[in-house]
Amino acid sequence: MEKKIILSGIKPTGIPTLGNYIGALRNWRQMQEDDKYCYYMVADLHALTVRNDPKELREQTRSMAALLIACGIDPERSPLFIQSHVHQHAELSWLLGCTTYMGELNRMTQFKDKSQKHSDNINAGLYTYPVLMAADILIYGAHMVPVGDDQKQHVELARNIAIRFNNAFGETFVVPEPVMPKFGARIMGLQDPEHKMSKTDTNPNGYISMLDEPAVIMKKFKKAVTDCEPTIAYAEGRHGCNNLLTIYCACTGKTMAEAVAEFEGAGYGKLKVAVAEAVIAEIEPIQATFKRYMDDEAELDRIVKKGAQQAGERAQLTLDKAYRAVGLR
Ligand code: ATP
Ligand code: LTN
Repeated sequence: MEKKIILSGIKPTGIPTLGNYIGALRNWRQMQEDDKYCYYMVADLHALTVRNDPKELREQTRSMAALLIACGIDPERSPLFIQSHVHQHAELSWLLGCTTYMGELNRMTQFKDKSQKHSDNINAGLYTYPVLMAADILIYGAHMVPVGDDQKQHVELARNIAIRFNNAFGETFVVPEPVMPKFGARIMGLQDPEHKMSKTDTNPNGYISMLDEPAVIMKKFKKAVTDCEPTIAYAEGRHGCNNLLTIYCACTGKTMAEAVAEFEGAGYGKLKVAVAEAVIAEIEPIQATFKRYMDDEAELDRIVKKGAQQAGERAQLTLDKAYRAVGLR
């Protein structure tokens, strides 16, 4: 049986949040099954689209790799690598850029959001970011791309680029599909539940970092913004309450109906403590493994080097095929 190929990435722009974990990383771990072959990467080239400090980028890239292993990525089974170590991504990105319309890039909501947030640095890389992401995906022939809701649009663009390229130059790329979790494809900020939780939020109370101490997690949930309604329910417009219930379901495996029934007649105090406890139970073991890998620099280097070699071999095959298809060879 032919294995399905999986590819996904995360930017090393900070410590991952509970949103990254529930929306993407947990799915990454769960997709490592016998009928699939998974490539996972730290998207350091994508991190350059916002202003960066070189020393910080180096450290964050390293800790992101350690955290991915701590979250359950098994590097013996799934190549784990740093995007810039596989030079073929940037090369394919050029070919794909010539197959992408500016009109398509103009529609990307992440570009609009990030240009607003970083209005002093609207660089061309931020604009062509989704083309590089398409190259990341198409270069491995990925069938499925596990991402949170905010990246769905980018995976759909990768699909369109693959289809257009195949139509113009012959069957070259696999057409990928986004895969999102049932619960928590979009975890919202704890202080502003109308916007997604983000690791680059300027208010640390807005997100749960995967490395927050249990006491800090409890405190942040207790401070979470909710509403003045007397009951706990999953309902239109109740962003804060919906978010807490979603996190609760994602971490306990309960259905929404079960969760709502459990908190019938209870107040926010009880819900917040229960959510915090469920999150702590999920995150604590990850923190312990993270520390172990951060303390073993040589082992981490060995893992990402091997990952880049395995990924590079596969990437080169697709790049050769694409070069030949357009007439460069
Ligand atoms: P930044 O704040 O630097 O833009 P980010 O927190 O949005 O970063 P990314 O590196 O862009 O994180 O995302 C990694 C993965 O996590 C992606 O698949 C993305 O869809 C998912 N993700 C990010 N934020 C959330 C969220 N709040 N809820 C669910 N999934 C999320
Ligand atoms: N753009 C993604 C990170 C990312 C990615 C990818 C995700 C870069 N390359 C390829 C899936 C597949 C983000 O901002 N979260």
